[in-house]
Amino acid sequence: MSDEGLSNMLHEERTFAPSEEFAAQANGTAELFDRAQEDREGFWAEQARKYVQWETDFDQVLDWSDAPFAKWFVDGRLNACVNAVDRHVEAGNGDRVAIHWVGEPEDDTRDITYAELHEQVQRAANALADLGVGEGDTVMIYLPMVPESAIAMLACARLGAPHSVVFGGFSSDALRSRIEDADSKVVITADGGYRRGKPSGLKSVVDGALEGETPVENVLVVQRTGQDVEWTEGRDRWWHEALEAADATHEAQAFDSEHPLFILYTSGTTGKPKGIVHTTGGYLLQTAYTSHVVHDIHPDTDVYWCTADVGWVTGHSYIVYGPMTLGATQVMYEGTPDTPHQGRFWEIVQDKKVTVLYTAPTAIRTFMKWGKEIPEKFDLSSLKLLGSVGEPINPEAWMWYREVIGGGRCPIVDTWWQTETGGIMISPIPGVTETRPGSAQHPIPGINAVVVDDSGKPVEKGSGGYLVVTDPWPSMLRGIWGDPERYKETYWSRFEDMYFAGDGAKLDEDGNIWVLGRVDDVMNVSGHRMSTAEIESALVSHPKVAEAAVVGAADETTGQAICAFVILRGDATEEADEDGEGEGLVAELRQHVAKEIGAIAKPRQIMVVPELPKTRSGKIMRRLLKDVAENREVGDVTTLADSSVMDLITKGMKED
Ligand code: 6R9
Repeated sequence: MSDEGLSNMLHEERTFAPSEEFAAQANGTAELFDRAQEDREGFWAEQARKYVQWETDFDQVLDWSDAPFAKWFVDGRLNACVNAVDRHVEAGNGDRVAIHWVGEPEDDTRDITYAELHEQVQRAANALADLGVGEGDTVMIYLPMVPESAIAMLACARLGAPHSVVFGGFSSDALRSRIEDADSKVVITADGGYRRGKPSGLKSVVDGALEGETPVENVLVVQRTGQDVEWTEGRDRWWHEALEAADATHEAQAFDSEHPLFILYTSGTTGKPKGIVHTTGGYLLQTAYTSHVVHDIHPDTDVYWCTADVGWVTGHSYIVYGPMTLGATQVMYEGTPDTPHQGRFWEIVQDKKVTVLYTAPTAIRTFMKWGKEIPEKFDLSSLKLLGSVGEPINPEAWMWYREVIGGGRCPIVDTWWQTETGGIMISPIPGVTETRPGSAQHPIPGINAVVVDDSGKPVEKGSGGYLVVTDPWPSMLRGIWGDPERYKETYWSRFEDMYFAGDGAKLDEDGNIWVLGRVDDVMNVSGHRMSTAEIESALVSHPKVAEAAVVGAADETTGQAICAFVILRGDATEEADEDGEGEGLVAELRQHVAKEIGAIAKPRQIMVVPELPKTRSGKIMRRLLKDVAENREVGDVTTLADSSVMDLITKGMKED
């Protein structure tokens, strides 16, 4: 963010006190803060017994003796699927709708009650067990936004088989490396899914990922679009046939509180994605607790809708585990916000009478661009609370969200958290906190997080620094799959005894936290985490590329956009010259990145340059490239080994 943008934000002084009406019905209370402050572990023990059903109660709240490797709710035993499904049926709420599913094609909808979900997860667990899946076996899930994605995840949880969900926008190569890293025997996918009115293939991507040697023995295929798929006899099975053939009842077993629930790969600062590991008890507790006090879900009256994809952590925590552990009713939508028209989201809010909406700033900015006339055509009066996640929300978008979508009546919760934190960490508590546009404000009760300077000391009000979490928390990552050293080094070595989130932040004069974005080489594009190193390594794997540097440039809608600078190999340079502007080559490189990682990683811009700016020690100075990508005057070049390089690059840009 530019310095000017930052100072504007920090002078934001508008506040919005909760209405009496909202506060009167809110789940969150001021007392929660006091209780957590007075006895943090006691507080978490109380929440753990309130939100989670334990088969065996725990003996100890937290074991931090082997820090930074935490154990929460030691010796407690539970089953995550029983918590999210069975117990609601047992409590007599089997008829309650769990998922109002809305397909992208209009009128393609399905309502699934908790009782139906119960039957489906039992059949799916039996079908997976028939394929030899048991406790500790990883299962890869590569599905569109259909109810089967939640069913598949919960069925894995039921068996104690950690799932590893990969977002449907990733390529065969990306899927293959995740399958290998997690050593999965089974993949659950679909023939395809609907995206912008067209069926897109998923099974074909899985087929590509399994070519050659693979640990995968079986593929379960959900039939969604009915498109033609290739079939490998003996390996592939239709999901619906496997479930039909399976027993309708499955007795769930309890697992240790620290049993791994899932792995979720996320981009880090190196080229290799990290498999973030989450375990059962603490994760389930924190996602359910935050769904209750931050999203203010009242399971018997609210209709909740989180617009994320289950392939990201937001979908894991706030579509599947959090809301379902509470027994909530929610909307799940398959498609994009503009299919078949730009009012689709608001039509869904109106039709399903959504009360709580959780979405991303990039979506809000897109809706702003489309104009308020679109949402104004729909009845949004059912809404009572609005949430935001994924990236900083600028005050202007926050105000638009409040006024146009929330009718000036709904509190907004700007929730900061990460794949690694598992659940919400910093957010207003609606009904308690006076909200301030653009700021995530304060850690929630039970969480201790501060902004520190370079030496790890908390900063004064009005200053900036790094966001750290000072104490372990229940839903914290337990490590990186297969790489304990990398876990310690990435998160726990920058500051002593503190978790370093990788985000920069500021404290305003009132002590509110403003999260500003990544301070490492991770970009945030439409709320999706992308690593510069990963895209650079995809680019240099192309035979025509000698070197590449990638930066995230500020973008009005997507937050950041991927901009790549590449140096070509000798003969390719001539070819690009013949090709005029090198357009053919640029298209080829963008396509190559899509193949290596996925369409979501395609650079918005690729600039062919003669040199890259480097320090004397050979480090690429991305700061200078960012200046170019954002059309700014290039900053200080004195640490460059060759200061004329920037002239060459900017000259080339101007000629374009
Ligand atoms: C949940 C999720 C995490 C990164 C995080 C930060 C950014 C998320 C934010 C936010 C400012 C918020 N981020 N929420 N920045 N305000 N409310 O998005 O997880 O995909 O792992 O991304 O997203 O930079 O470090 P993940």
